[in-house]
Amino acid sequence: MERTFIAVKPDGVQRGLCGDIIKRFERRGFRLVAAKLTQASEERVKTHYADLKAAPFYAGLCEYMASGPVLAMVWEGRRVVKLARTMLGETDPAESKPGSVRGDLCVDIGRNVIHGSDTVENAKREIDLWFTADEMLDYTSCAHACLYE
Ligand code: DAT
Ligand code: MG
Repeated sequence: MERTFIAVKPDGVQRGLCGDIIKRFERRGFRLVAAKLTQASEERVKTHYADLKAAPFYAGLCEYMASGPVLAMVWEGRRVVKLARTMLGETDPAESKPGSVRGDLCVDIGRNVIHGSDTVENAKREIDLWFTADEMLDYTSCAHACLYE
């Protein structure tokens, strides 16, 4: 089983989109491992987006991500990193297909409502950055046997 880090960004929280986004992951069949509403420090956000340090939008992105509450979550499932990225859509909402989170719920690349880890390695790094071990719950989902062969 894989785990991925998903966060509803400050714009998504303010717009009341948390429920819609959680619902998509639940319906797809992923297991919720951890969730918290939290306002990140700029230091944490800078570490989170460290690979974009050279980008012209890095400072604004970090300032924005630390500007209000985000809903941080860990979701688990088979190939969840890749499947979740597909559910998110493209980075630019204008390139995102209807049916995806970004294709359905937003218009501006700088306000694209959701973050999702892009690789299994980055998922591990991001989960460690945002959550402590005791915030992650281990339980057997009743749906497991219906979801997996
Ligand atoms: P993603 O969030 O799809 O993984 P990314 O890691 O390349 O995309 O970039 C992180 C975030 O930075 C992205 O969700 C929105 C913002 N961003 C990316 N490219 C941008 C751009 N050209 N202008 C403004 N913001 C941008
Ligand atoms: Mg990314």
